[in-house]
Amino acid sequence: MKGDIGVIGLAVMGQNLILNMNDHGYKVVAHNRTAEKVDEFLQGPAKGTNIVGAYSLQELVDKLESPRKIMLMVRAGDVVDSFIDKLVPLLDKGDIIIDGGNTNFPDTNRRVATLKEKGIHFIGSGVSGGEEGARFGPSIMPGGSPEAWPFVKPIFQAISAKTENNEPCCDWVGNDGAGHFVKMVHNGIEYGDMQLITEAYQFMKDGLGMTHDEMQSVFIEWNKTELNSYLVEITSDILGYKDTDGEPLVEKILDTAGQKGTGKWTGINALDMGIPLTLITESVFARCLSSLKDQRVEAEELFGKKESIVEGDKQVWIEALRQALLASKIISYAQGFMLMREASNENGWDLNYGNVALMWRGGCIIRSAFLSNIRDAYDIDPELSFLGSDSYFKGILENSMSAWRKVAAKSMEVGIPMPSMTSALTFLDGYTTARLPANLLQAQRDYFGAHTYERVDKPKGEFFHTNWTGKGGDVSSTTYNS
Ligand code: NBP
Repeated sequence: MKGDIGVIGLAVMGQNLILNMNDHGYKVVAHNRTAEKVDEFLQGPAKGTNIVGAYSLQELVDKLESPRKIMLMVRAGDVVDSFIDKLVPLLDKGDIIIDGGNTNFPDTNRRVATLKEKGIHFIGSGVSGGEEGARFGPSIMPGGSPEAWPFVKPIFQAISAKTENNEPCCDWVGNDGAGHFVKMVHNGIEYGDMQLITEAYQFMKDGLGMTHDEMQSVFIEWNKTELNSYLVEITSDILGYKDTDGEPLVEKILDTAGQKGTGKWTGINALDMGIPLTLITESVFARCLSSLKDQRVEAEELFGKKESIVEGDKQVWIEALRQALLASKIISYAQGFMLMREASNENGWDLNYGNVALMWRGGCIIRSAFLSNIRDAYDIDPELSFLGSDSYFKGILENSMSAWRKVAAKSMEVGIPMPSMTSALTFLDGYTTARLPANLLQAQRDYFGAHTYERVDKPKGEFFHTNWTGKGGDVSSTTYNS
């Protein structure tokens, strides 16, 4: 009997996905560039299963059922192109290549188009959940050639995480690079969620002078509220974890955050599309600032260490912080969904936002109870332009407003950096202000560069130029938005 699917790449993700597929009754053919890893896998974790090995790409292709489905779980970038180039001459029209790595979506757009010319279908799929997700149920976000989806759907939906209602956290996202785009936004949101949690931690630790055991208890309690999520849960574990000397391990970790690029890509795309994705972008910059460790140490000496003590009832502050965190999180997701909406419109992807929320509901790093409410919001209005306008989320934003302002103001007063929580509030203040000072900005642009402006008392699209000094000419610059 031939194999149902082939997987190339026997590192942590590939091996675990294969074992997961095997658990669900699929016969998987496993290949890796370094052939010894095939033997190590077959004699190790895959021993006693139906998994078979292939030591060359030709052997892999020969061992698969038609149309062949070959999934790449290798390092993103050139490695994917190199495998595609080697596979294409061995494949038949209608065969399917799937890239399950963390690929930047323009690469997937390109691969879908070039392989289409050769009659090969291509799926670019985000896979989230790390090692454990891959093994027992990841969130899977596939997009690309729609013709390929019916062949891949049963396998992907079988191995994916399931919601509490047993719905698979995997569905077709859209054409071209839509799946990798949605995975990129997922990762950006992950940056935001993590940064928000760290800001709450710093406020509690430095501002309220709380111990790690106290902070752990707070996160345990928060996890029983609307903040219920994987990241809040692991934060409580981390805060409670003691090093061999009995001290909290977290305080021995260097405060320099790493990043692999997906948060940055999200920010770059937001700038390209003109979407105010402030929270995620601040979270990326917060990681950049953290990496300037030596400069920060010098600067603290130069400016003096801040006494960031927050006075007042600790329990009242903790509840205010919880509300500020929840409200900021709503803004982060609202901005992320604004970005997906713009991308969907620009690329003709027809994204189903409720389905995206469902795919993130289980299996992935940002999984949370909150995503069910997002799904409900898009069920009520599939074209919702701002998540905060949905009655459930609007209610939380309104109820949290006073506490959120108190936390933001206090952080500024005592010098605790909270870039994401404060920028979220500033965003909402801007978004809910009908008249912003951009009129003055337009006047400045017209003053120095004859860039023209529209008037409130004339139809939109009619542009005016004023000779502000009486010295300039009446010729205006061409009006366009970049
Ligand atoms: P890695 O990202 O570490 O990739 C390892 C695989 O790539 C191995 O099979 C390795 O073959 C192959 N490879 C490399 Br590296 N360079 C190669 C080359 N020049 N030619 C051929 N093969 C090459 O594995 P991973 O952590 O399992 O991740 C796989 C994909 O899934 C990546 O795109 C990753 O970003 C994504 N992802 C990872 C996670 C996670 O938690 N790790 C989560 C979600 C998505 P070799 O054995 O011969 O060196």
